[in-house]
Amino acid sequence: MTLPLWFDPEEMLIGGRWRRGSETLAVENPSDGSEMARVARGTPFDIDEAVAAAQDALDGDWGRFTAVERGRLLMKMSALVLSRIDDLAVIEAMDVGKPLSQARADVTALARYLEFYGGAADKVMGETIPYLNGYTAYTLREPHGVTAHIVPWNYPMQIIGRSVGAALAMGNAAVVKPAEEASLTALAFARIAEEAGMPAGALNIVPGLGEEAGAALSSHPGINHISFTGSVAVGQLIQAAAAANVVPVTLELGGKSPQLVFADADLDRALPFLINAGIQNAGQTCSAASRILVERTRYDEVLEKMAACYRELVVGPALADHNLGPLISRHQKHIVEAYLSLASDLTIAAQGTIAGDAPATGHYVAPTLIGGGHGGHRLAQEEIFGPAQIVIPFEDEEDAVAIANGTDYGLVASVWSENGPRLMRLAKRLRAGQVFLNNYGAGGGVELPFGGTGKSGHGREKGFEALYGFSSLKTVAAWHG
Ligand code: TXE
Repeated sequence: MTLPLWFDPEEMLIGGRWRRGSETLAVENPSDGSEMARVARGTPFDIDEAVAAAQDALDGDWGRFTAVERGRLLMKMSALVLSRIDDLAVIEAMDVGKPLSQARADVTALARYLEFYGGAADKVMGETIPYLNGYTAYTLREPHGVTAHIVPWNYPMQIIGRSVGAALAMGNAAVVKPAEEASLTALAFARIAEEAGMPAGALNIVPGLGEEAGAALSSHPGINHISFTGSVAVGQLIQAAAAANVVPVTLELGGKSPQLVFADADLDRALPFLINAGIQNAGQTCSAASRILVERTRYDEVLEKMAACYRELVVGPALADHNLGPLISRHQKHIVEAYLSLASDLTIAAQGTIAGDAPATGHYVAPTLIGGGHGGHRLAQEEIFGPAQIVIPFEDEEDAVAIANGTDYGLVASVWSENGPRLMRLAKRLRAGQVFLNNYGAGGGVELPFGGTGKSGHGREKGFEALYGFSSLKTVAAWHG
């Protein structure tokens, strides 16, 4: 199938004008390794222009938009996204290699982000502050100004929705650098923004390489905030760049998220959550539940039940909509295979199968369930970012907390138990930005603030927290006698 593009993918949007760059990058289809399209290779010069255009927008039309006007515009974009769901889902599925039904869910999520932030744009308020006699004091929430968004390849539409949507709702002007592996829906998003009436320069998209366009954007003196989702190593570079310009930064850097299964858990309810949270998007998810910790008395039972499900899993081309698609690239496949080779001292409890229709040139890895693990093993410490989960026994609550909290990360955790006080205790004791009790992910709603602790990063996206994060608080104190 050819990409259902209704725009020229080689163009980038800068200051309301679509234009080509001097060079292009290949867009690979991870399902078969073929080149499907080319996108612009944005340069530091393009980034300069995009940052200047964003500042012009703030000083011009976009800066004069009222909160309600910004909200309406985002709502209009939300409707346009849904009207294009078929095309957007196919583009994202082909570009990222994710099963078509997952890509459709991502389109719906993008529309929901825009709807939520659109609806909230005119409901973010400051406060009046009781103060000295003769004064009236209050706070204003103002946009930072030009916001930089460096986006990864695993959920391009969702991550653009969650970060750019919030930034625009608060009146910032955005410069977006999508990942070189998957830029197409970022360009589609910009077309939709334009169709909805986004003023020139309020949203700029410059595809390109991380170390080139990405580095130029994150170190640009004209930006006022950076939002980054990606690896810890690049997150550290981004934070250093932000420090040089003294601008706030939001980092979302992945994790090693555990699900804790106690002996009194409702296993029938837990089982699909234990597995889906590990294999969704072929495990290339920052909040993937890559560690399953099970109380020893039910360890064998949980491992066998999970193994039975794993044996049914099928990996294949994105558009064939199997349980899993390929990994994003040959490089990512090599990383995951190298990790799996570390399992030689553990037990491969089960593997899924690669479908007969999966071309040998695609980047397929069979989902792998690993048993016999312990909390200190590298497979239990490092982010694999592939379809693999490690199942680890624990003795009691103390042991479970020690293993769960015993990594550098702290993004998500969940607890499965019928013991209410234990659930409450663990919600406090687990080191994570989100804790789920008797579920995992709670449907991923935009209403729920999301972000990490430790090496998972800092700052919160989603919910009103995202809107606060994309604004700067100003205090006004008026003396009137
Ligand atoms: O990430 P990078 P990669 C993790 C996951 C994965 C690993 C490597 O463990 O295996 O990271 O993936 C841009 N200055 N996650 O190499 O390089 C880049 O162009 C500025 C977790 O793809 O961090 C892309 O737009 N920008 C994760 C973005 O950073 C730079 C999602 C992410 O790429 C840059 C993806 C630079 N010097 C990977 N170098 C999550 N948290 O969900 C690269 N970039």
